[in-house]
Amino acid sequence: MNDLQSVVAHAKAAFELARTPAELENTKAQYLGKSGRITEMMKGMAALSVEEKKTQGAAINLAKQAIEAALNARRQALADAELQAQLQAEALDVTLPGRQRGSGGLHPVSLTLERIEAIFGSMGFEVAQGPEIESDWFNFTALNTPEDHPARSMHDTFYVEGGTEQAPNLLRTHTSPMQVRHAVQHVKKHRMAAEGSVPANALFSGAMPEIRVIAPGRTYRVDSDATHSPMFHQCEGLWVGENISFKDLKFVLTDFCRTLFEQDDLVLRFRPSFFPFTEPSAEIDIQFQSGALAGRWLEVGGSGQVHPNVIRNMGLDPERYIGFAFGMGVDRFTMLRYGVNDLRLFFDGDIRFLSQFR
Ligand code: 2NL
Repeated sequence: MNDLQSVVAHAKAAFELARTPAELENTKAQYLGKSGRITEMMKGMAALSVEEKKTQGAAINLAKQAIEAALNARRQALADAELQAQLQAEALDVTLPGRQRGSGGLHPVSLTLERIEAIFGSMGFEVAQGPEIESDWFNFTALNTPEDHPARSMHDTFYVEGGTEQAPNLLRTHTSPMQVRHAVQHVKKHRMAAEGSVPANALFSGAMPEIRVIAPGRTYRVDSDATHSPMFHQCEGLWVGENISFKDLKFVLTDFCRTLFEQDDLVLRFRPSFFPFTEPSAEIDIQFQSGALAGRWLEVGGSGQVHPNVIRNMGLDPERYIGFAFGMGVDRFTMLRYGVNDLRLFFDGDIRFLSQFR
């Protein structure tokens, strides 16, 4: 191999060793640059004869062209490799499944409310819904709650703007005011139909269809720990007619609880208690016969025969009309239904918790 051939061979080998375009351009300078091998050889021709210049010049030019061709080939190869690497890095796997639209679901408390409404609906109860900001009259006075009752204190109830100085409006502490509203409307409607007018203060002692209603919804009390939330859900029920007794109350609630929990052997206990709006009154306890909670008494609500003063505030004559009422904690029922031990989980809005009920 002559000198020129060996320079070309070295250049080709050196170009192959370059890993980046910058490295390649540096290597190029060693052959084709100002003081590169080829340039030096050109300069070395000065001393040659005209004849020798011709042949040597042509040979150097061929070698230079061969080096340039190798350089360009290597440039192209490096550019191709760079493009390939970039495509690889940005590659999309089109075989991956697409992102699905997340499907929502009802809140566990809403699921329980739906079930409660369906069960009472099958027993002929209407569903009454109304304001969460209530007047003092509907929330307390109409329900026979005395002026000095603790529930009326600033510590126990959220008062809001509106109403009067002595009787400010408030966030309802139970859903019973809605049942009073419903009862008053019910009595007015049937009284208009029967008598053509509704006198201001006289109580109704004529005939009318029974009042059978539940009032589910949000209620508010100043209370907050693992088993109390300042906002919670209640479902109250009311059945008023001419012949409604405590045995009807016991039957309705027993049937309701057994249907809700789907346990025919569920046992209920009516424990004597006190509420201003009922007399007599009873706490409702349930006892599962099987499962993790078997044998334990669990309090789920309160109940009683509607107090004659409350019957009067509905516009009815308590000598003719009598009934029962009850109130249940819906969040409590939901905890028992699903085995949840901290009430606050329902209101934290954590999707990992809530999506389990979808
Ligand atoms: C409880 C207690 C109760 C009532 C609610 C009621 C409603 C009217 C008239 C009379 Cl319109 N009473 N509701 C009666 C007894 C108990 O709730 O522990 N609730 C979670």
